Amino acid sequence: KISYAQHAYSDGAKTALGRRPQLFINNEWVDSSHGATIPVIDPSNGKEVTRIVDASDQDVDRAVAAARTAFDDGRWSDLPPIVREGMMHKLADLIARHADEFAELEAIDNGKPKGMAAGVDIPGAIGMMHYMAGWASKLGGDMIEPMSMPRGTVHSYVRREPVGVAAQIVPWNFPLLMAVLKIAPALAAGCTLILKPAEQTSLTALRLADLVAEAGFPAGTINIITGNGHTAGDRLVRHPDVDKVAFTGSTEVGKIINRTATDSLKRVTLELGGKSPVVVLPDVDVDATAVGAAGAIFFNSGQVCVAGSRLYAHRSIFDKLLEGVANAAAFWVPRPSLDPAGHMGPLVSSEQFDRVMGYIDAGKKAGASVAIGGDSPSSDGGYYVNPTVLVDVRPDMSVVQEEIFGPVVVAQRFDDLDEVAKSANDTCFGLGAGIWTRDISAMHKLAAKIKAGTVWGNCHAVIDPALPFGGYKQSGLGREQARQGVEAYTELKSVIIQL
Ligand code: TXE
Repeated sequence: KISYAQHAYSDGAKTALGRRPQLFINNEWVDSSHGATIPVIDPSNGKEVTRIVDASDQDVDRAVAAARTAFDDGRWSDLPPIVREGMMHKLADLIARHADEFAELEAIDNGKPKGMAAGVDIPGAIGMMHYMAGWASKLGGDMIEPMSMPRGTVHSYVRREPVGVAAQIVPWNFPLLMAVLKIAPALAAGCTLILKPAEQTSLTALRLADLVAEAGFPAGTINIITGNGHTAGDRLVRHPDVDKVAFTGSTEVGKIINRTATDSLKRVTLELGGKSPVVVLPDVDVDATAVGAAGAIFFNSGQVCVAGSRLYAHRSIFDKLLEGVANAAAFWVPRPSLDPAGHMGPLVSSEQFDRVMGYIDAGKKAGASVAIGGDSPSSDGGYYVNPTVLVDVRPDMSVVQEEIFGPVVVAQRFDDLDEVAKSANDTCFGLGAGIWTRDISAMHKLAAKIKAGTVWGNCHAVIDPALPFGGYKQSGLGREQARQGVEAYTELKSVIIQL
């Protein structure tokens, strides 16, 4: 049984949890136009820890107006790039200065172990901000000679300009990291923005807002509003003064957002769901690979868009690999997020718990067998699910086709490369894929055949700001990170001048 021991909160966390529900607009904390709030639940015990604003239409309009004015008068985009770059580095440094507090808030809000937040989420956010800061002073256009005019008769060039006001909607699985992943490239490109974190996990984004003015950003550059998706989120996506929408979340909502935003031809980038395969060839060190395959699915309780949720092992090693995954699962037994011994926490919410348990049940009813886990440990409240491996599955089962977003992997056997490439591609998603082998030719052959935005060899979920990230098929639209991620916040303008 998991018993929840109340850990003493730090002073910083106490302040963050004790703050009045407000929105961050124009570098000021402001009250909502109405009194509606949303409870913030600690997933480790199911108890309410504070409340946040559920932004009204009027609140959204106010935030968009702030971002619009700040963009149109050039107070951010017209600054010398090196000044904008400097402020972004300063914001990254401020996050670093408060890293422990951010990790604690993330643990309380999302349920992930504080150590995981401190080791992955917070340094990831800091690194992303520093990396993107560099682009502020490096973006530029091109001078191009037109092909149809005599040389020297025209001067033509291509300007790269910020797209304008960005509305950015992020999910709850890596709250601060996702927020920074969105705001950093927008800032580097010279855009102003409105960020809406997920209603389940807004605490670190609100804490980030405290640091925005301290870092020196002009009022209205970064606005942070909290609220529900179908109301505040939808209003943002529809807003005529928003030029670009960037979303990370479910494929279902991504499709709705795409339809709404493209109605007024807003620029859109989408990072959506996945069902990433992990393919293990027969030549591997099976014990070491089992540890990798377990980490690929159980890290962050499987609430990772690139979670390795379909394991394909060569028939000759299948049983041994499964035994290794079962052993490795001991490392991932769920514990409360502030328990220093924990590596995996509860799921984020009771809705997510019901969804994941529902998938496990559906899998069992369709004929899948539970090799390990499949249940929830008893606890004093909280949304814990044990690491789960399902076997005897068929390709048409929902547990094989759909994103579960929990610590649940389906394991299947294969005999040859062509067959496994086909199976790996047999879902509507295409976000990530892992290949484990020492056979370099098989590695490259499979990497080319798998339709996914990122393919890992002998590792999983390694994500770096300098490499583009995004999905094939229904896993998304466009790429984030890297040069492409900043360019997604720009427009190109050709200027042709007759001399
Ligand atoms: O996501 P939603 P949910 C998947 C995962 C999970 C499932 C449901 O499979 O089980 O989605 O999670 C905002 N207009 N992923 O329901 O609804 C919402 O407020 C504008 C995968 O929590 O997509 C939140 O800020 N915005 C994923 C954000 O969208 C809207 C990460 C994400 O919520 C909106 C999260 C609307 N109509 C869930 N409706 C990944 N790929 O990383 C909701 N939102």
